[in-house]
Amino acid sequence: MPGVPVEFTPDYIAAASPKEAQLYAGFLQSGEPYRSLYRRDFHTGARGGFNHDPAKAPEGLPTPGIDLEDEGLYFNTSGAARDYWKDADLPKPVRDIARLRQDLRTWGYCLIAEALSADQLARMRRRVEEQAEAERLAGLAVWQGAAPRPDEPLPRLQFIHCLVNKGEQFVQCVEHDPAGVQGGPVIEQLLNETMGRDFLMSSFIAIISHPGNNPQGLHMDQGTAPFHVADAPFTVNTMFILADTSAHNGGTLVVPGSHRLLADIPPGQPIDRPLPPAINLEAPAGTVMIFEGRLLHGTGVNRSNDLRPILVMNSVKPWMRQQEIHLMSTRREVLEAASSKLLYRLGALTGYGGVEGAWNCPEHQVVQRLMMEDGRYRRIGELRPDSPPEDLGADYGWRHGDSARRQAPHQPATLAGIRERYEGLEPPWRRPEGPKFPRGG
Ligand SMILES: O=C(O)CCC(=O)C(=O)O
Ligand SMILES: [Fe+2]
Repeated sequence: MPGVPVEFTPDYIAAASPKEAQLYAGFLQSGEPYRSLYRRDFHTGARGGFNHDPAKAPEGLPTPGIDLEDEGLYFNTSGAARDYWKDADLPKPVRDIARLRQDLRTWGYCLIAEALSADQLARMRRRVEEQAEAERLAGLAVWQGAAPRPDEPLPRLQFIHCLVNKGEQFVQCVEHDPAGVQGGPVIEQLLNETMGRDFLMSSFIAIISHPGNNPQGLHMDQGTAPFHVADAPFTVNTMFILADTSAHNGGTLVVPGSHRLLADIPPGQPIDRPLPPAINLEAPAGTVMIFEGRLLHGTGVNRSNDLRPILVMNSVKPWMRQQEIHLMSTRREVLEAASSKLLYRLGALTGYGGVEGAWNCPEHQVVQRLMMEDGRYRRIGELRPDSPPEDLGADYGWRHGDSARRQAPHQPATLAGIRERYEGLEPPWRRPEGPKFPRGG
C-alpha cells in the first residue's frame, strides 16, 4: 500500500526481527523440558525415548523398535530401575487420607485402595468394554500414539472420549458421587486441597492399551503451561484402574518425585541434574491413582495378551482451557439432567468462556447451547437507531440468558413494543434447584 511508513511493512519487520532480538525467546522457544528429557543418556538408566522412525528417533539410539531386553531404555523397568527404587517407600494402595496426602506431596501421586467397590468396578469395566468394542465395530474407535511398526497404520492405544455421554456412572465420577465411586469423597477432598474447590473437568476418557502397545514418551500433563511452580500443580489427574496393572500389561510409567525436580528448574532452562528412572504402576483393579500435573509419566508397553483399561479424568484451574469443549460435546439429555456441580465442572458456568459477553456476568450457558442446537440462537449484529423494528426487536439469543433477563425490566430506553414482547417469557432452560456450585447461594 502506498504511503504506509516503512517501519510497518512486513519485509522491514522481518529484517529487524532476528531470533536473538525477539522478546522472551529463551522462555518461549527453549523447547524445555522435553529437549533435555529426550537427550540421549539423560535419564538415569535410560538411553532415550522411543520412536520407530529413525529420522525422529533420539540421536544415537541404536536400533529403532521396541527392545524389551535393553535396560537402558526408559520403558524397561525390571532391572536397574527396580534396584534404584527398592528401598524407597513408594506409594502403595491405601485408604488413609493422611498417607494419601503425604504420598501426593512427596511422590507426586497416590493410590486409593478400593476406591471402586467390587460391584462398581464390575459395572464400570463392563460399560467400558462394551463401549470400546461397539466403537470399534462402528468404525468410530480412536487410536492415539505411535504405531508399533512402520508397516502398521494404526497405534494400539484406544481412547473413548466424552465419557459423560456414555454412562451414568461416569457422570457420578465427575461429581465424586459415592453411588458410582465409593472413594469419591476422598478423591474430591484431595483435589480440592491441591487445585482449589473451583477446578474444572478438562476431559474424561478411557485409555485402553491393546497387546503390543508402544510406550508413550514421558511427559507432564501440565506440560502445555509455559512454566511450573514449586508450590503446587495446575492440573491433577484421577485415574480409575479397571484391571490389575503392572509392568506386564503396560501399567503407567511414572518417575516418582519428578514433580518436585522439574518444578525447581527455572522456566526455559535445561534440566541440569539426572532424573531417577521410571517404574511401572502396580495396583489391583478398583484402585484410583491421583497424580499431579508436574509428574513425569507415560503409558507403558503392553506385553500381555489382554487389554489394559483405565479411565483418566483431567482437572484444571478455572482459568485454563479445557481439553474438551463440553458445552459442544455433551449430549442434550445429559445437560438437561445435570446437577449444578456437573454443569460447573463441565465449564458451563461462566466467568470465562461465555457467549456474546456472558463471561462477564456469571450464568450457565446451557440456554445458549440448547437454542443453538435448535437453530434459534440469533446473534446481535450491526444495529443503528434507525434499523428496522424487526432488527431492533428480533428474538436475539442474548435476550434469553440470565443476565439479559435480570436487566431487561430495568433497561431505561427499551422501545415499548419490544419490552412487551419479551416480558415474562419462560426461559428455554432453568438452572437446577439447590445450591449453586462451587459456592452456595
Ligand atoms: O495410558 C496411560 O497409562 C497414561 C496415559 C497418559 O498419560 C496420557 O494420555 O496423557
Ligand atoms: Fe499423561
